[in-house]
Amino acid sequence: MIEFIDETRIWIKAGDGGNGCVAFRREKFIEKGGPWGGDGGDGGSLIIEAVKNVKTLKDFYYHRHFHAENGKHGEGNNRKGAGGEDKVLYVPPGTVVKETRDGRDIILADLEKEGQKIIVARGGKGGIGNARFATSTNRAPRDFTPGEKTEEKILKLELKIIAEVGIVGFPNAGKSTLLSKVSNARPKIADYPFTTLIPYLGVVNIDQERFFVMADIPGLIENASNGAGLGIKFLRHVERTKILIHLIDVSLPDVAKRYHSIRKEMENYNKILIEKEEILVGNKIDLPESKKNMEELKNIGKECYLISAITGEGIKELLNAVWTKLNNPV
Ligand SMILES: Nc1nc2c(ncn2[C@@H]2O[C@H](COP(=O)(O)OP(=O)(O)OP(=O)(O)O)[C@@H](O)[C@H]2O)c(=O)[nH]1
Ligand SMILES: [Mg+2]
Repeated sequence: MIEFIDETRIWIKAGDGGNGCVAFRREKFIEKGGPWGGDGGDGGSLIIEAVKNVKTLKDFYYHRHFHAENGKHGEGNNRKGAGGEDKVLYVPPGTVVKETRDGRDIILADLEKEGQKIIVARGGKGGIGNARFATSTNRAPRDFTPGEKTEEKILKLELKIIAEVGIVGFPNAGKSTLLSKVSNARPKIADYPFTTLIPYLGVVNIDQERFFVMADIPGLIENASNGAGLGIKFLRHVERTKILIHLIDVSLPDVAKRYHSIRKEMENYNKILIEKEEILVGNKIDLPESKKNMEELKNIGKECYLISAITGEGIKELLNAVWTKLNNPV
């Protein structure tokens, strides 16, 4: 679980209703034509819907004003104006929609699940044309009503992003390099330990249809569970992930020893972590000294992949494996 809140403010407005029309029938041979102004069409509504293939609120960072279409005015010949089109904004499941009124945020909806939606602003009603004002005593009314006007509203969209995949490992293993290679996240990368001080999240796009959210947390070291290094408090950020990528620098010796030492720290923190699905990944295979340690990684006896976070070698296979695990849990 990572308390990374994606949030943005947007301005929205439903469509105004079209005005009713005032018109009279004027045709040859009909001297005093009756009223025949049509009604205005209703304005379009503004709707927010949660859909699975949207993962963040980034589409609302720059473009922040959204209007549904106005209804068309009524016309002569008793023609009703066309209704305005609804405008639908697509957000990720888990988005909380709030309206800001007098500086206070009021929750309108918590769109937890795929397919849930809310009308945040209803379109204005169309006005009535003079045709409908005719009575037996008033055959030529000039009355009509204007379409209902709608007001702009300010909404706040909030999304608590939960990473599905977490990367754990020693400092310098290349966790941040991997995350920045496969996502839009830009954690700091450097050749000294404890470069990353806070967790980072990135959306990993395998292709148009396949995405997941991955977290990079600060490196762990031996005795982390007793407070060594940055401590182990960041592990709570991967407690709710579905899968852990355990990243190991295979350019260094003692691969198995390092693997087990991280596992021990995780277990001391919370047993749940070592019961999670895990993918073992050896990194830095572009370095010549990695060759001799690869066997040792395989001998650990877990599903494992070899990659270079820098050159990108092996990453495609890794991401596909992660995707398969996420979507076919054992
Ligand atoms: N040769 C090589 N170097 C790599 C590779 N991946 C990462 N590095 C280097 O290893 C160093 C550490 O990388 P980071 O991504 O900062 O490591 P980290 O695991 O995030 O480290 P902490 O944030 O300190 O826990 C940097 O100098 C990277 O350039 C790789 O595949 N090959
Ligand atoms: Mg890092």
